[in-house]
Amino acid sequence: MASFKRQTGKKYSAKAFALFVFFCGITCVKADDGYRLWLRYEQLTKQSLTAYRERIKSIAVQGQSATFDAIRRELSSGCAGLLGTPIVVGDRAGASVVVGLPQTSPLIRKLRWTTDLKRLGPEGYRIRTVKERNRTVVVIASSTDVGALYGAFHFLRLLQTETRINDLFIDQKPDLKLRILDHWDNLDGSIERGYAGKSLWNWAELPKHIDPRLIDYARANASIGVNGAALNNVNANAQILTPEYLAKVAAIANVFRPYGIRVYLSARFSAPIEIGKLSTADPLDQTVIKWWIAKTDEIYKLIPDFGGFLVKANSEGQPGPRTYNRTHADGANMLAAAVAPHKGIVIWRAFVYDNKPGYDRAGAAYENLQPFDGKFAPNVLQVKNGPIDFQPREPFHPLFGAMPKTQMMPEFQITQEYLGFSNHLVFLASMWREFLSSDTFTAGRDSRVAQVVDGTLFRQRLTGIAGVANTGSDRNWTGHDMLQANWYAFGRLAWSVYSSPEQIAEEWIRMTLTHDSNAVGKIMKMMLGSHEAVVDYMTPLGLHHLFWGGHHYGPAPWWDTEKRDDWNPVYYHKADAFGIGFDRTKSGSNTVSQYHFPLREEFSDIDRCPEEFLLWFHHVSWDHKMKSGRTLWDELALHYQRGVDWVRETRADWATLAGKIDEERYTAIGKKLAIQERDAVWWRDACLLYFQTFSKKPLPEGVEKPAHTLAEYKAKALEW
Ligand code: GCV
Repeated sequence: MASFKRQTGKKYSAKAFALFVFFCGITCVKADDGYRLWLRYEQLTKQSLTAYRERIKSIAVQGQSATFDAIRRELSSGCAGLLGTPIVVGDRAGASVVVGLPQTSPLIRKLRWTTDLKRLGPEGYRIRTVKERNRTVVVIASSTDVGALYGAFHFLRLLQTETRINDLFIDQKPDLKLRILDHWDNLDGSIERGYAGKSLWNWAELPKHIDPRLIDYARANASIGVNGAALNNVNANAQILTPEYLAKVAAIANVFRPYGIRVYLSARFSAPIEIGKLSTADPLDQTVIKWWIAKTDEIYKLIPDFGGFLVKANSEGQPGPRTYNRTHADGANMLAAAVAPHKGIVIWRAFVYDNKPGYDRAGAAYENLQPFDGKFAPNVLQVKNGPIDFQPREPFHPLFGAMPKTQMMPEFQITQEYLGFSNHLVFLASMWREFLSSDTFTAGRDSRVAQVVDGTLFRQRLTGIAGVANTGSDRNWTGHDMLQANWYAFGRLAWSVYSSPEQIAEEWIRMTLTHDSNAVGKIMKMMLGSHEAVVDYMTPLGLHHLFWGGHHYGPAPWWDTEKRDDWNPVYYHKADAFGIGFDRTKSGSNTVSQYHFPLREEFSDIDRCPEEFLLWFHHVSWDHKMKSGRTLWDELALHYQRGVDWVRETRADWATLAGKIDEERYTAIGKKLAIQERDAVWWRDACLLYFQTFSKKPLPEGVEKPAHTLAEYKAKALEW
């Protein structure tokens, strides 16, 4: 009889070993390095397993294409893993799950869904439990291969979240057409504002060697409906447009295609000079126009489904049409004309801010772009969620209510440039929900950002959303295991802009961390409270951009050494003996006027302005009475303390989850939470000590005494 030896040398029987393994499977949770993201496909442990095994005996994937092959692979590994038993995946009639299109599946044809499926569009799908000759069949149908793939992932999600599949009645289509991840990846493998290792694109080895990880990246994206990836940094290197790099880009596009992901490239506006040897990049110059047409044709020959160009122009030193005294519309439209014959698009970024003395950066994009409403060819203007730059909290960007004749898509930052890098747990869905739910009042009450974005308000044809990716070569993709949830949430919100952070968080936790309901509840609480907490300990009450220059990790509200005023925190908080905050009302920069009535009036009125934006719009006296009855100074200090308290409570909650989550991720997340606590304390102390030099007031009761002196906080940046 086979036996295994413990260190003691004592012998145990194989039966005992099998029992040991079996009980381990029940009682312990296996180590996990996070690589599989939310597609772990671990065997389910609850009663649902019996029900699923009963229902899912065999699967027929009826269709022949690379996408259908991907569906077969996914359903085969997914169902086998979740159900803990191999499942036959073929294409034979009589299966208990059938996937296909009307033209590839006799059963789906028989169901006469063709019109309904067309109505659901090229990415939509239907999942129904139907009766077929005394059998119950789950049917996953679409009018396209990619729609069927999305349906298959939805079905797997139902299993992963242990949802009943007895009477499925699901019709789905995405709210937005473009759901794109923007990668700020440089050609040397580094990632601007990337905190999870190096770029996933190994340019040196491409196109010959394809890293299998690219397939897993594509799977993960397809599972949440992301259908585009802009591969390179918006601070673009023109080399990406050379034949050498385009061959590499084409190789990536080939991997992504079966998963419904198109590639986009960031185009450097001066590329005609840098790689085309022209003397100008003037968008109205005929040689320049011809150069872009030829370049675009060259790209489409290699990549027939190329998405188009993403452009950062005349911003932070990047070249653009303004360099030639042309407008943003001139530049964008020239490129749009080049891609139009190929059905490509140009995504023009609205992140433009000039450096003029005495101006308000928050109003710059509006000033630069709003006058061109209606003048852009069918491009898409990509606008950051807030008017400054991905701060922990900003009011929505006023452009969302101000360009009804322009197609606009929001740009989110999934990577946490201003939110503690990959060290701080911040579930961004809450912040994005806040943004999408904001009322622009542009066509009266209930003109929410989400309605501008999904085209229901201004009838824009091309709708979309982009997120600056938080992925990298780290084994767990995002540096912090919990921050995978932000990648997941981005995709889920892009698919369905009205979905709730609660639902997204719960799904993600059940798919990724645990099915234990008590643990799910605790982790949800952590995730859903995390955004407010980070705002509390970094930039409460509308403060913004208090970050250490350059890297933007820790606090440096005293920072005043950058050559541009608007790169210095002192420009934003304007603390003085009277008070603190940026006056954006009529008595100040008046950029509040970029919002519509009656929001503009509400923001302008110090007594009606929501307190979370108070210091964004007003310069407020330290003694100002807040809604709580406390002074502004006391309230500010208590917010900082509240943020710290939250991290401490969260660490205590996390400690109770030992054994509920595998040891590897449990420990790794615990370590990150310890860093978060250190940083939250540092933020509180550094900011309060510094602001106290103006307010000259004592810390209120309940706020801890700082651990160090202001001089010490100023001397050295917080390390990450
Ligand atoms: C890619 C901020 C960031 C830059 C980024 C820029 C942008 O300024 O600090 O790293 O550049 O935004 O969005 O273009």
